[in-house]
Amino acid sequence: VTMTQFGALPAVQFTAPDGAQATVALFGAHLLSWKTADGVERLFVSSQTPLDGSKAIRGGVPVIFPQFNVRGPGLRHGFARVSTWRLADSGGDNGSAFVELVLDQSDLAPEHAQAWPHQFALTLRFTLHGNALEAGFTVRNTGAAPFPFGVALHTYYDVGQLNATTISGLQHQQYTDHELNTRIQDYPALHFNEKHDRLYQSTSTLMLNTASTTFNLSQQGFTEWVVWNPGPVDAAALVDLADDEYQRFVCIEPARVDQQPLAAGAQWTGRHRIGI
Ligand code: TA6
Repeated sequence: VTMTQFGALPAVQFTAPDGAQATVALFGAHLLSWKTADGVERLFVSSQTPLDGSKAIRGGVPVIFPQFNVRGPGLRHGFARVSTWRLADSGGDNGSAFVELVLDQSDLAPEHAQAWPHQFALTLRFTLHGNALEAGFTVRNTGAAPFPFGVALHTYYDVGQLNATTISGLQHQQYTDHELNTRIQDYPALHFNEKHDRLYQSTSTLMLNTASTTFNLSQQGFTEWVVWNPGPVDAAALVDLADDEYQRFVCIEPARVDQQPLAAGAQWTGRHRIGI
């Protein structure tokens, strides 16, 4: 690994033997870039996002913990994406390369530690392996009492052209939309001709089809998929996104939204794999 900067943020960059490369900011353990061996960038990062630690980054893979959105009593989407993690390990073999970042109670800003007074340890490992990126996220309860948590890997894919993008693998799955309607998806492929903000009660394998690429997405340990694109109206209201940039990304997120408690001494692991 090499230390680098992304904007004003210290970041680690690592490269697999085949040339695939990824960059992770210590701020948020935020994956900011994933290039496959052909040199193509697979993640979207907004042209308008601050990259100085003043605010969560719009793009890449924000780590959502210990709550999803406003589904909990604390900070929207949690403190993990606005905390500074530590590089704990890195390595690889003749086919892969990885970095591992960690965050625990002692790393938190005082206001976050006060608002969420639990003893915990997070480990996030990103592995490049051929044309795949794997993320393994572990939460440990290192305290003496249970704590509730939610988690998501809020992945922003660079899809090039939203109107040429579909997601398959969600037919017959139940979802809740942004108006809190619960429905079953009765068509095979999700198209993006309007805003979508959906929580699917599904962990099935998905295919994200763009004009140029098919991404295969799978998850383990999490309990849902979240699919989000703001559409033009919500995008215009986001100061950290250019008005037309909603046409370049979709978010698909393995998630565990419910604040299910984790027992003292216990650990939970979620895995996400994106293959091309
Ligand atoms: O994952 C979807 C979502 O929870 C949406 O409701 C949407 O607002 C998005 O995340 C972005 O949230 P953020 O706090 O990053 O603006």
